Amino acid sequence: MKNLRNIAIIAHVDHGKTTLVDHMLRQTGVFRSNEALKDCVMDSNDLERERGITILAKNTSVTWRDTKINIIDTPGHHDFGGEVERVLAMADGALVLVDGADGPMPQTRYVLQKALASGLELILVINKLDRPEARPVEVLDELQYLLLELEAHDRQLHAPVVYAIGRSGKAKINADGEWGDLTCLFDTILEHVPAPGGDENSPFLMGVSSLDYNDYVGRMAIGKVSAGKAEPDMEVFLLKHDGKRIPGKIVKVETFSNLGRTMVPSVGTGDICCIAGLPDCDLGDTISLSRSAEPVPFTAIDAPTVAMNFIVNDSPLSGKDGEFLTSNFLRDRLMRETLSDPALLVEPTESPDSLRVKGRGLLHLSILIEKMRREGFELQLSRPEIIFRDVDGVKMEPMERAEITVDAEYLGKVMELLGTRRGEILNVEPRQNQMHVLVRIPTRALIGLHGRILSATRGTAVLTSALDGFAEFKGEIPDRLAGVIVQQEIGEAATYALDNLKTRGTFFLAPGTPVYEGMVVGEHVHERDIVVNVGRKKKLTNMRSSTADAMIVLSQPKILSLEEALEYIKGDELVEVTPKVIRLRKKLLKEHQRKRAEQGLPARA
Ligand SMILES: Nc1nc2c(ncn2[C@@H]2O[C@H](COP(=O)(O)OP(=O)(O)OP(=O)(O)O)[C@@H](O)[C@H]2O)c(=O)[nH]1
Ligand SMILES: [Mg+2]
Repeated sequence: MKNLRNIAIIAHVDHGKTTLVDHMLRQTGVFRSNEALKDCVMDSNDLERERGITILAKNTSVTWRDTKINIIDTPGHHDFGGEVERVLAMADGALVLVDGADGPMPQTRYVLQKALASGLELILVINKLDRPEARPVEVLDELQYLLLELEAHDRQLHAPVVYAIGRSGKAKINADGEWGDLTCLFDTILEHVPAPGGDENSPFLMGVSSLDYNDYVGRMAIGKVSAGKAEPDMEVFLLKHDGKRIPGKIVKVETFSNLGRTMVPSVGTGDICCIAGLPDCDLGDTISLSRSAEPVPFTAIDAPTVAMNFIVNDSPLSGKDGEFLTSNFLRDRLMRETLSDPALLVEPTESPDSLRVKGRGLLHLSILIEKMRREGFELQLSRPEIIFRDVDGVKMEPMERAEITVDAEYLGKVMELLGTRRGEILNVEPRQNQMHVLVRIPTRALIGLHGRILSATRGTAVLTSALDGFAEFKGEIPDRLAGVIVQQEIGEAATYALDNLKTRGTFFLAPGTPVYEGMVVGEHVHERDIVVNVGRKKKLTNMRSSTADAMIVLSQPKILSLEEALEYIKGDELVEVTPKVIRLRKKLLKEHQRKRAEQGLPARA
């Protein structure tokens, strides 16, 4: 179809993709002029809105000069890189957005690599030029240098450039020109991104790039029609990876328009659509009119790098908040998630109550855990571990390319942290009154590093990273040094006890919090663990001491977020998650069990 374009918007996290899409929608009249506009309308799920990041890639479309432009907004956070990889197959071109002050960042490089590998036509957008620190000339240089380094082909190297202030919906083609609306961006898309190819007269063929689900029709397939057209009631085949051919019938065809989907009588070659009626479809399948058609190639996506066990909650306080507790619920929920998220793997372990879940980073897994909590699940998580690979007998580990921007006065501390964690410094240079450090570092070392860098720099440093291949195992990396404070018996944290114990360390809970034997209630000032009773109350002998008790002012407890808790725990500890609370615990709740385990003795009943 000539009057059709398919573009993906790709960038590092926060460089302004979803905001730009807002204005593309507004300027093509998607909203009525009197309609209240929210920012980042495409970030439609709760967690996206709360965190201000895109998690799932999403489709929409606008019409410009009688041409339909399908737009795929993608997430920029590196844990959701799998989303970007799988949706690029639907695009023929990519808007490569770069923050005009920050310049290309680790994830810019990652998504650009993927776009180049897919052979997409590129349009470079130097964005956020309202920022006082913006440096468009240098940033463009850096981006073009990056393209050279990544061996872009000629057309990609000479990709057109659009300058933009996405947040105000402004753009221009000449760096020194006047700002206008997004007309020049739309026109550049029409001019430079080719209309999708494919033979309209061949039998219908479509690769499944994305899935959706609803209770009425079950699973739905989303993809770009690569030949022919799809219509309701058409008899088709699902071509599976393993060679199976499953006959089925298309029930409904929808295309993406504005903020929703519209049912259509037919969808033609090159368009992106959603097909209902084939509940057995999986990512990477091909839907075809002919049983013997050649399946649409599916690019395998990068393997997971982090693993954690998802365990049935067996803590003494389990079942108080949640609705879904059993291993069956846990397994079914996780299997359902793998259907729409190809970057997630779920494997059995020796225990029926524990599943090994593998993903692309801590945030990838913690977002899933957060979703499950909200749905009413209770579960426990083991410490996140990096997945090693064996290549010809050599132990290899995933690496990241990380960039840290830090005030000069803290540079020494940061370099020290990177050094002890096996970071290989690639470059250090001043950038806008700060220092900019480029380092290649094991993914393993990044777990917990962010928090340490923040505390070493009083919260001022910025760290970002993206996956950067594998390297030979770099050797041990120091673990958490501090020991923990472990609770002795079931009860409730009491002000009196917390006050008495305050010199022992930092507590993770406030008075009144239910506690149990073996629960981790704080961080010890020393390296070894200690067992205390935070539930101990003062014996009330007379009125005066009870008023004195009320006068005690405790320092604020350190309440750990889910991600902080996961980064914090050691191998012999778990994070317990319910819809209401996050607790830390020892795997072995009784002190004598832990002692035996430390001495390498078998557990006693
Ligand atoms: N100064 C300035 N800020 C902008 C501009 N465009 C977006 N922002 C801000 O940048 C932040 C991130 O914007 P988003 O549109 O969510 O970025 P994104 O690239 O979609 O982020 P992810 O999807 O999470 O990767 C928000 O606070 C925006 O308000 C711009 O043109 N100028
Ligand atoms: Mg976004």
